Amino acid sequence: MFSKVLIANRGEIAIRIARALQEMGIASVAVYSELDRDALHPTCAQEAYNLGEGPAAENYLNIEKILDVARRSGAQAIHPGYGFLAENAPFAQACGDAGIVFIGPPASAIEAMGSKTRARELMKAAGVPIVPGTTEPVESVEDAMTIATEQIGFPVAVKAAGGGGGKGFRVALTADELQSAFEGASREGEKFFSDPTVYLERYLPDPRHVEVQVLADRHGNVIHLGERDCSIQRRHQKVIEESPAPEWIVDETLRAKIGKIGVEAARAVNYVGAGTIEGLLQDGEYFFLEMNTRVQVEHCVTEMTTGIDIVKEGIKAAAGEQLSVSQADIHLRGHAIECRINAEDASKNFAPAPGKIGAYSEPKGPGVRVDSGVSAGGEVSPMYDPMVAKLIVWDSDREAATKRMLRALEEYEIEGLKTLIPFHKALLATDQWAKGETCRDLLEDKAWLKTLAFEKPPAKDEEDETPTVEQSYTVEVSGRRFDVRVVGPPPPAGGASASLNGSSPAASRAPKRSERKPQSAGGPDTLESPLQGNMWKVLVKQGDAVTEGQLLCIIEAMKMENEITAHKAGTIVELPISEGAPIAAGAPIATIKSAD
Ligand code: MV4
Repeated sequence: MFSKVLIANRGEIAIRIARALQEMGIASVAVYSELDRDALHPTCAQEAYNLGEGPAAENYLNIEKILDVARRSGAQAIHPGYGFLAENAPFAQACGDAGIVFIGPPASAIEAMGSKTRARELMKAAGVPIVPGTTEPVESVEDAMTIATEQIGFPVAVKAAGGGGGKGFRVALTADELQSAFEGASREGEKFFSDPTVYLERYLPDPRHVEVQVLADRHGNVIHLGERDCSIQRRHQKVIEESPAPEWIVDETLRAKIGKIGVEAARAVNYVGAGTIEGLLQDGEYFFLEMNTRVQVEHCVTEMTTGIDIVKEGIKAAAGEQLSVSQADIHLRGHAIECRINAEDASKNFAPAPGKIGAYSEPKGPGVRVDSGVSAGGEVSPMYDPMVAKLIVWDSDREAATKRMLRALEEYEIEGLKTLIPFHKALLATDQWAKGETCRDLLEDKAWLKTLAFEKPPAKDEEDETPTVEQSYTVEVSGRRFDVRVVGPPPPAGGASASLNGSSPAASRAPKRSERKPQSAGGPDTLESPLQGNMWKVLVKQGDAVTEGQLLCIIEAMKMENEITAHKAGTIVELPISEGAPIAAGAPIATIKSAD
């Protein structure tokens, strides 16, 4: 077994991994960015190394810097957690080349599952059921039309081959919509994954998102730990997860069938470690969607129902040990639910709500687990994922677990930040949750979830894949305030009011819009990026005259499109930005000279 392991991550997952290492008697090495100097995770390891300033590309994503720390500290292995370098095949390869063990699958498995068309082809060959559609890239709109009309039928899903998790995913309800869906998915694939390749799937009208946790070692043992149901999502982001699925959805027979599919999928790519097969369940039929070749955010609900430590098993497998359990040892017990505690304001279209945490107190008591990355007095940076903690509860059945979660959410105190706690309380109190309803209807999120989040459901004829109205929020960078607009569905008319079951806890907190002071023409000329992300669209050019508040560009960050507007009126004299390029927080966007 390893004696020292480097944790190439931050926040709650870095702490989760450090805990597993400590219990295994393995020394841990943390890394942190300058922004995370005072964060919690560096204090949870035996050693911590500063990776320097700048955006994640310069620290948490910098392969050379991470490998250098591994060498200097004498770590024999690297755990990537999730996000950052977790599904980066060249990184897994580089670790191997440097004689350091990557705690995860072989680079070849990451690569195979990274291309969604390749993955579909491999799964089909292995006898794993995939959503009906193409396994080859579709070259043109004309080809797409022929395949959709003659083989698949409408509605059809157009997905980017480099995608996953909903990026580059469009739906064409009819032949009329195919061209724009094809072009949209291809454009998004090019922008986000440098790959315009798309493929087609039959669009399932109301499926459930059901995934299987698998574990594999280097000795040919592959087992599954049952399913997780993650059918409640918002704009492809999971909000709440449970294990097992509601009992009237997945019974023992179906569980065994789904589990077998997961095991076969993992075997087909010679998988090692902890992984997840994501799939769609429609009318009792299960279809492979994609495989996540990493430990997932929601692994905890499976740990609660199986008693297996998924992180430890992954470390053992990477060290060449056998899994500590066989399939016959796996027995699901009770029901677990996880709520993602994001620093987001549900009443403002889930806008990121970073800031300084005041008082902080986590729920306790029977069946409650909190995996968090923050503490009292800590700061939530707008530069990183807004998920600050996960609240997981276990109880004998789904109904009891729901009550326990409501109790725990009530106990949870986080001052100074808006979080999803009120949203989760409202959600878990609905009939829809009790009945295990999904949140996705043909094309759009179902109205009940929107109502809950105080978003007005769009009128039928204005439904569109591209959201229409913006919301604004303010972020502070280097002591300066910036107004950022987030594109999304319209807010409710006349402020927050709607709730489903009378008064929901979230409704009682009227959202207070941050006061926005218009900046005077005499203010600073240069507008800096309020956040780190990717330049998605640039709508102006050098020399343009702009008005205050005019849309300049759109930055994709934290999976949201953030509209950046002119901070004052004038002429653009400098515009050091280009579409598709990454942009750091604080980097100049435009210099605007006032007319006077
Ligand atoms: C689909 C689908 C319907 N048909 N694919 C893709 C990424 C993941 N976040 C969910 N995705 C979907 N892929 C086909 N061919 C519907 C979804 C979907 C979804 C599925 C189950 C439960 C909630 C969902 C929310 C959004 C999208």
